[in-house]
Amino acid sequence: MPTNVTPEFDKQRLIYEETEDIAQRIIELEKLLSLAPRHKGGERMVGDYRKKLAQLKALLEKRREQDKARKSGGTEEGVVRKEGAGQVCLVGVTNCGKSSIINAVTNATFDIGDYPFTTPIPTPAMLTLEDINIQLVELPGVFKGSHKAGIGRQALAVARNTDCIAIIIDLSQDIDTQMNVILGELDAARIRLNKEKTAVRIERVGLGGLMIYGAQNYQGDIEEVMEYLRARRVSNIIVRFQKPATFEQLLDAMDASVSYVRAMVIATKGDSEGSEARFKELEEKYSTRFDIIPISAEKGENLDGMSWTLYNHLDILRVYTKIPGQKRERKPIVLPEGSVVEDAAGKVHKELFVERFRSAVILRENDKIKRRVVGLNYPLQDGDVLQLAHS
Ligand SMILES: Nc1nc2c(ncn2[C@@H]2O[C@H](COP(=O)(O)OP(=O)(O)OP(=O)(O)O)[C@@H](O)[C@H]2O)c(=O)[nH]1
Ligand SMILES: [Mg+2]
Repeated sequence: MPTNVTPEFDKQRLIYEETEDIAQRIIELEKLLSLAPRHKGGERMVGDYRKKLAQLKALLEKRREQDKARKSGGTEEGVVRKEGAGQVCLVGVTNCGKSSIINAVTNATFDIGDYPFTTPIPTPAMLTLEDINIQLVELPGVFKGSHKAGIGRQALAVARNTDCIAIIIDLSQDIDTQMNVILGELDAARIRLNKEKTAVRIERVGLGGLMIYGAQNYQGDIEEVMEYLRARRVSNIIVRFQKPATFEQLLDAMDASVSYVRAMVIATKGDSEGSEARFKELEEKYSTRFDIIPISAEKGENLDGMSWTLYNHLDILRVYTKIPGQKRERKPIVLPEGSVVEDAAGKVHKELFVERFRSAVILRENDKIKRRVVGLNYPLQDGDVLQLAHS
């Protein structure tokens, strides 16, 4: 124990040590530090307490984040921690063949059964595709009304925050019945599929009444928008129709609880009787809204094609850094599509890179121009090899 501490310090130390609640512990520790001796012999002790304070603050932050996640995603049981370069949720009616797909493309061994709800809670597995991992999450089968409560609601909460929804359609059963339930439940959970999030932008402003920009993009009579906003007594708002948009899209944009998710359809059990006709019907009805991939999990047909289509729906790209004279890194940096050199640099060097940036070289083996010297704003492509030089 260090000598030369005041009685106040000793008293406060006892209080601090006996406090259990983290938030309160932080307050007590801050008080303790303010009472700490200033002389040289106390430096180390003060340093240790400061470190402890930083740890406590980090812990508190983490707890708060976990609480938030729990509140928005249901109970702990239904929450799936995101892992890998992207997450895909498999959504379909029970028994449609979700687990069979996951078992066919991952190391997972989910239970498969011809009875309903074999998979009762959201369950993740990892799909390895070349050099990246994609997390596949099987959600329990949806049914009419499943968004309203319980595990069905939790499952849809996972789907709200996912990177891509794969709608699984069983080609041995009626298409419309399945689609109506699945699309109905997702819609009721305020999940919009493949919709343009940026078509309508809403800005709440302090003053200024009602303003509409880009009215020519509105598909309908702009008067009805004015009327609607007035009727709802919405004021001090700017509505921007940035792209062609409908009244429904305006309503969604005004509703902060709506989530926009990329989606595709996997049509499975392609080996079953009558599957060809049903697949044709599916294409006729839904191919304008979704990419549709036919597979058979049981026969192992078109699973590679399915996996790469999932990858494409994550809207990500892979970049490999390289030191001149050496082989490129084996593991890619994964970035959102549309990223530029600076984004990749930011991931490698974290801070100060832009100030110290000297040059970047992109190597594209399969391109006509195999080597190009580029700037920080140069757009990246999937598979780019990147050499960065800084001072
Ligand atoms: N013919 C055929 N049958 C399949 C295929 N995939 C799955 N099945 C069968 O469909 C039934 C349900 O398969 P699961 O993979 O358990 O379906 P699930 O969607 O995970 O079902 P739950 O978790 O219970 O909602 C099982 O009897 C499987 O054998 C397939 O590609 N072809
Ligand atoms: Mg299952």
